[in-house]
Amino acid sequence: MLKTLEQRNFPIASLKLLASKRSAGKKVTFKGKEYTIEEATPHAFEGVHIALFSAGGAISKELAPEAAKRGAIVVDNTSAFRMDPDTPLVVPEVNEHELNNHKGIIANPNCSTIQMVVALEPIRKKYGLSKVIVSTYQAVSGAGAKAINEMNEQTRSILDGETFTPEVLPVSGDEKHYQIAFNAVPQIDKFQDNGYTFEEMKMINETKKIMGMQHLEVAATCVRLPVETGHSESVYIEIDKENITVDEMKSILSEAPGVTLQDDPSEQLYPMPANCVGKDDVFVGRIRKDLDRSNGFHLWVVSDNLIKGAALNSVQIAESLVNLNLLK
Ligand code: 2RA
Repeated sequence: MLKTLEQRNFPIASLKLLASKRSAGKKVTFKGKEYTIEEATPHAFEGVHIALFSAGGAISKELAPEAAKRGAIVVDNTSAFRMDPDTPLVVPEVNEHELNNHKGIIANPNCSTIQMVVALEPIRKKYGLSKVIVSTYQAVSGAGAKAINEMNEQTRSILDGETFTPEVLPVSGDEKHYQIAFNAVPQIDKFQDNGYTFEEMKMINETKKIMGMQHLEVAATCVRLPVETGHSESVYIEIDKENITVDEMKSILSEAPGVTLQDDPSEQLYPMPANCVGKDDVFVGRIRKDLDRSNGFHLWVVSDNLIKGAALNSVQIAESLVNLNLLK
C-alpha cells in the first residue's frame, strides 16, 4: 500500500503508520522520509482522515469502528465488513457511486472478485449479464508470505529428493495440509455447509453486491496453483443479447477502464501471471463465443492479486474519496 501511495503520488499531508505492539518502534521509509511505527490503539486514529486497514479481520472488527467514530474513513482490506449491508463494497471502475453512502467504513473486495468484476462491468453495461461461471487458478501469495515460503521450500525439497511436511496450505487454520509444489489444490479458505469454500462464496456474494445484481447467477470453483503471484480465471458468461461477435466484445474491453486486452491467437497472445506481475491492470484474453449458446462467451482474466486485488484498489478508493469531496 505504501509503495502504491508513493507511486501514485497520493496527496498526503501527514502519515501515521500503525501496527501491533510488537512492531511499534520499527522504522519505515516513505518518500525518502523515515517514519516510526506506532501501536494501533483507538486513540491513535484521532485526527486521521483516511485509514487504510490490512491487519486481518479480527483487528478490523475491533479498530475500524473506533477509527470511524473518531471521524476517519476506513478502507478495510479484510473480509470483516464486506457483506455488511451498511458497508459499501467498492471497485472504483464498477461502483464508485456507492462511496456516497458510506457510514465511515468502506470494504475492499476479495482479490479474485475484484479482477473479475473489472472485466465484467463494461460487458454488463453494454450487453447485460445473466450468468457467470468462474474457475480460478490462484497464486499462493493470496495466502500470505508463509505460503510462498512453503511453496519454495517444497519445490526445493522435491527436486532434491527430500521429504517435507506441508503445514500452511490450503488453509493454515484447517485440519489437513497438502503439498502445493507441482500440484493443484481445489480448496481456498474453509469449506462452508453448502460444500462451497469461503473463497468461492466470497466470489459469488461479492460479485452480486458490487454489481448491484442480486439476481445474477454466479458459480465459482477456486483452485490454488504453484504460482507465486497473479491470479488467473476462466470465466464463462451469458449476456442479455444474442449474436454479439467476438470482435464487438474485444472492442468493448479494449476501451474499458483498468482493462488491457491481450488477445490474438494468431500471435499466441494471451495474458499469463508471469507477464502481469507488478502491473496495475486486469488483463483479458482468449475471448471466444460459446459453441452451443449464442449469448455465451468464455474469457481468460489475469491480474496481480497483490496490486489490483489489494493495495491498488484500496488506494483507488481513497483517491475516489478525495475526488468526490467526501472527506470531512
Ligand atoms: C486468496 N483471495 O487468494 C485470497 C486472499 N484474500 O487466498
